Amino acid sequence: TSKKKSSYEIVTLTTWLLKQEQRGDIDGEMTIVLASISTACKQIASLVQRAPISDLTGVQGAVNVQGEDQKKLDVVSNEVFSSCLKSSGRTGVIASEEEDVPVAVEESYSGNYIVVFDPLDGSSNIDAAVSTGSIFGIYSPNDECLADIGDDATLDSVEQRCVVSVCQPGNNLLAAGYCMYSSSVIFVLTIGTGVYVFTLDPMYGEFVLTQEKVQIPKAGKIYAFNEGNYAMWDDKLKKYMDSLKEPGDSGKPYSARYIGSLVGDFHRTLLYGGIYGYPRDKKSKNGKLRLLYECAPMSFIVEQAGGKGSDGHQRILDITPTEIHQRVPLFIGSVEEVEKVEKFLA
Ligand code: AHM
Ligand code: MG
Repeated sequence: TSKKKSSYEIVTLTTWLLKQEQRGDIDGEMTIVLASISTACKQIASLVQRAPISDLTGVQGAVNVQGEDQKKLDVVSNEVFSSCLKSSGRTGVIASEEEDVPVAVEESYSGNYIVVFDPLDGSSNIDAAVSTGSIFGIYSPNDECLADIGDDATLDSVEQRCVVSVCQPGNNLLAAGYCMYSSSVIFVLTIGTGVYVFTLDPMYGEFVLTQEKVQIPKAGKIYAFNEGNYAMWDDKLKKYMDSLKEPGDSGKPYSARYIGSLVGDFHRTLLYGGIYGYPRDKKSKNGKLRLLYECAPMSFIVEQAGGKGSDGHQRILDITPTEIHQRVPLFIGSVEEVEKVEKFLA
């Protein structure tokens, strides 16, 4: 019997999550955490869209622990993300790029999942209405740092234990994803069973499944590096970059595309193939991007799509952070493109 598919038949993120739960790929707690992250992303999407109207452009006047100017929207997005996670009641510890230390969610309504996130990545683009995104990763329940949120625990020891429980290699990630605020609002998710893409339907405010089991092309002739830093790169990397500009057999060199928003640059790379890189340079010995909030979640996603994430020498997911705001060089994208840069750097 051939069943005609109704044009009203859509899969929303909610129904998709419930199906994964039914299949046993995630538990009910994880479903709730992911649903609350998607709610945070919808809220941030609307804040970002209305920013110039509601006076949310510009800087907050504060500098975060990493010495960067915080934009108003950085601060607001961080609050939205943390609040949604806390009220889910299923997160024990949250660590944000915008906070100095990981936060243990109050015992009264904490669950266990550890969630790391960058609430608004690429916010230097925000005042010009250029794409930005939120990135997140979820680790296993771990009660270590919650154990003592009692009367006699000193704040310091709780903090230290939280740092320890958050500092896990990307290999331990159970789920990771990002939401891109662009011409469409796109929510990309992996729970370790492939990469799924949802698009926010502004007509009824739901994320709708638009691509499943995404596979990144094995190779691709687009590179995304901030070449303004070229003079500060080491010679091996300069040679690699020069090689991309040789027309080669095809008669066409690589194309340059650089938004300066990891989420946007990554999403294009995922769909079209190619490579995104943020190398170390003379001034930034470990590059710019954070292992925990940016490099590890993106590497989990890219591997789930058949691609590769590397620091130039080793797999990003194998690196165990020693500090929560640790930075690492990142080369991510199509397998062949990442292997090519690794060869040049060897
Ligand atoms: P942020 O987390 O402070 O927004 O910084 C991360 C962003 C990435 O989105 C982007 O890829 C990179 O910084 C761009 O840096 P640069 O301006 O040095 O090229
Ligand atoms: Mg960031």
